[in-house]
Amino acid sequence: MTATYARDGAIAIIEINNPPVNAASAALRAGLADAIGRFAGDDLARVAILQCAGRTWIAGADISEFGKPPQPPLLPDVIAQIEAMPKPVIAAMHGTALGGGLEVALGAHYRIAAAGAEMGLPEVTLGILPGAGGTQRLPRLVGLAPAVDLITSARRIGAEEALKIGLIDRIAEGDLNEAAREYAQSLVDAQAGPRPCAAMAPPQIDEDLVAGLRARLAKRYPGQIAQLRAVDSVVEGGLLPLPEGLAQEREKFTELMDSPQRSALIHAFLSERAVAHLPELEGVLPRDLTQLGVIGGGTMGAGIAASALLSGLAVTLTERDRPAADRAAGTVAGILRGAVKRGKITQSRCDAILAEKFTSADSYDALTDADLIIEAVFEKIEVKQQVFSALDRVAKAGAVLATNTSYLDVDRIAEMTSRPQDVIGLHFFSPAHVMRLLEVVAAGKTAPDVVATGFLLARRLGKIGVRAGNCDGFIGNRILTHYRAAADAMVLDGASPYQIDRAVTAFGFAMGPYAVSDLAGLDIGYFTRQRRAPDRHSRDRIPVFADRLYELGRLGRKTGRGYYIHDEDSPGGREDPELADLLTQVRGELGLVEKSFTDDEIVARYMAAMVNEGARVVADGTALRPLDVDVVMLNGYGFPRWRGGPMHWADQYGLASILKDIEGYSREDDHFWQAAPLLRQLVESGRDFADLNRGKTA
Ligand code: 3H9
Repeated sequence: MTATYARDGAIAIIEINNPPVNAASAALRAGLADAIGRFAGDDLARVAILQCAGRTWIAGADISEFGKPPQPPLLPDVIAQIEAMPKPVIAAMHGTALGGGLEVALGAHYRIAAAGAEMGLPEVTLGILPGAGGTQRLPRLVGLAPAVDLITSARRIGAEEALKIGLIDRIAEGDLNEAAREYAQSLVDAQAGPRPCAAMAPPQIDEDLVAGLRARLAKRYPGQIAQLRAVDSVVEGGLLPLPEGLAQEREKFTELMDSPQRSALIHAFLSERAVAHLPELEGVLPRDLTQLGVIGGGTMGAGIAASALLSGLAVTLTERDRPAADRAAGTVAGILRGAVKRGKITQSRCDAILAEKFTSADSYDALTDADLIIEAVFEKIEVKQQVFSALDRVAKAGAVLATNTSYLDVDRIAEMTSRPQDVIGLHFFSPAHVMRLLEVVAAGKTAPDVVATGFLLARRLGKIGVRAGNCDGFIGNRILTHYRAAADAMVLDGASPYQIDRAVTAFGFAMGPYAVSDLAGLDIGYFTRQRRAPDRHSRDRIPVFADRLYELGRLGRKTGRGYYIHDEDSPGGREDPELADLLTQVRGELGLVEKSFTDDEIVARYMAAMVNEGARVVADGTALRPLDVDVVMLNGYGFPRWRGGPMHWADQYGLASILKDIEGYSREDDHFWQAAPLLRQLVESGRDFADLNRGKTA
């Protein structure tokens, strides 16, 4: 039963129950339509309350039904049925009233929300627009500006703000269902009638406001279509009676539903949840996780500590001596103060966290109580090994010992301890209190409950944990190394780093590889190349220009100059006219003939390298499925979300086309450009990465 109908005196109670989030599935829609029908036919019922069981009000349409033939009754029809009721219907919302869920509430005549409820229309984040009346009823109810803000930003608002803009009529003091009954009784007593949005005037369209908004949206969401189509729907609806407004909304919704952007964004949404479902962890309980230890108070260590503190964990951070520990404590406090400034926590909460939950220390002895200890020291195997042999002596039995290495062999670190089963890689991304990705690296001997604890930590920190196997660079950095090598090869052959950055940002990446280098520091890449030098193949192409910049002390933003010039006028960087000379010189020394690349060729090579290595990463089990690769690249490497991740993108582009591209490039360089066997097998058997995600094997 997805909806039940009951009556107490003149008040009908319709309760929706479709765990876990009351998504408006076909069954729920049918149940709701049926219950509304019963209310219509119940002469003794004079008002109905719509309420939800479980942790939330309706969290939206059922996303798992997207892309399948729509099943009646459709949500817009059920909402129209509610709105047309000749007797008042009250929506009583708790938890999150999102998307189609909020649209159901907009179809009701009165709205009350629990104090902690949140409301929003997140459809544009899924590549669609509110398609069950949201773009028509919300502007009628709250006015143009607040409505387009909510619809295009997808932000969630709390009950206070909802009351202020007129989205709800009341906030429940105390128990929501009781408050809803009182509200219902007051409507009965006042003999109040229904108050449908349909009867409200459409909003006045302010052309200037709309033009300004369109310009801002085009700049903020380049390449994305849903935001602008949502504005179109609001604006066109403003000139039409509700039924026609709804009809044009439906048309635009259907058009977006069929778009590749919708499929990419839904893939991202579902994949970000699928990564937590690991068959190996079924029935495995994580270990206790209350007290965290962090070793190293640099940018990464302090970011990890702050992230944990903001999530309610207690943290002890250790540094090599007291002054370093004090400096680290200052960095952590600075991050928390930033959270106060951004309104994430109050000043008093910040003070309480620092006083009660945070300790800085200058000795490992302070870590004896920690349930999980994360090392974030210098990225050198010998240094990390020393830390772990010391940890082995002080950590309590059963403590999880984690390394935050980005590339190094976790097995070699684990072997320094007498308890390799307790050792795991937890690869955070910088800044750790902001970035949502956490690679949970299971080494050869890592125990399943230690992996489960890694995932528990990700959840507690509000991050997305992705399981990765132990190899040089794990999932993300291993793939990065490969597509970065493809970019460097293009630079050696004549492309400008600026052209590459421009081409890949036009594709949708947050940043190009050379702007990223400047941000991270050119020393990082240099040291990685040095470390890998002994394993280098004679045909590997070395980015001599990158070494040359490093040797010139051009380390990127931190020295004011790397690939770009960074100064007060252009902190993000401007092109450096001298770089071209340096590149010409390097190419001359290597005897290379310069050629030109189109932007399309640049993107094709960049993507082919990314997908090819992604296929290898899946084939050797470093990533469980192609979707794990997508989630890593989306959340750690600035891959455009509306393209769904490299593996999803590859399916859309066509695996056969990628294979053909790679075979073409291999005629120039058959060392670097070797098609991954998995890619070839998929093409030969007519399958794609989505098939692998569905559980098929190549
Ligand atoms: C829409 O409404 C279109 C309409 O305008 C027009 C229609 C005509 N459907 O996130 P969690 C699953 S578009 C199906 O881990 P939390 C989720 O996959 C929709 N399933 O929990 C997960 O499954 P599993 C607009 C859904 O507490 C489980 O529920 N609505 C849906 O961290 C728990 O989810 C949205 O975009 C769904 N709509 O967060 C809201 N939502 O356990 C999307 C969740 O198997 N949802 N699931 O992995 C959310 O933002 C969060 O899930 C929510 C709860 C805040 C509700």
